[in-house]
Amino acid sequence: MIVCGVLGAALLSNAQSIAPSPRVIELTADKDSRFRQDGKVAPIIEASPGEHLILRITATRAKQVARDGSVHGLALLDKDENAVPGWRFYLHPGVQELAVTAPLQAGRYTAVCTIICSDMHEGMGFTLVVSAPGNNAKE
Ligand SMILES: [Cu+2]
Repeated sequence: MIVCGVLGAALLSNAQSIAPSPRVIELTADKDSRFRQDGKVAPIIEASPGEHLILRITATRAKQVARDGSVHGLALLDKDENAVPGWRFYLHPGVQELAVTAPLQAGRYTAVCTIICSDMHEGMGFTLVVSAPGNNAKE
């Protein structure tokens, strides 16, 4: 039993050192079909390759709502417009926390809204820049 306890504690401390608590990024998905961070439209978010993030998104309905009640959506696209796995969400009114992992490959990624939320929908997005700490992404 003592052995189990020691082993459990060792696993726990090990897990904590491998996975620090993820950084929280606050965003709004607004009624005017825009993503904002601190009031800034279409923000640029920087992350390290493979960084764990929590997107805390407050969504407000725009003119149109999807049949399932989603007011906005979110998908991350690479520079060839391919969807990044694990980055596809439907947003509902209110606050939601989305756990995501930054892509391993450095570069610029574009997050887009995936719900036709109004006639302004096409311009709804933000940028994720992935670069190794101390490097500037040149792509
Ligand atoms: Cu939208």
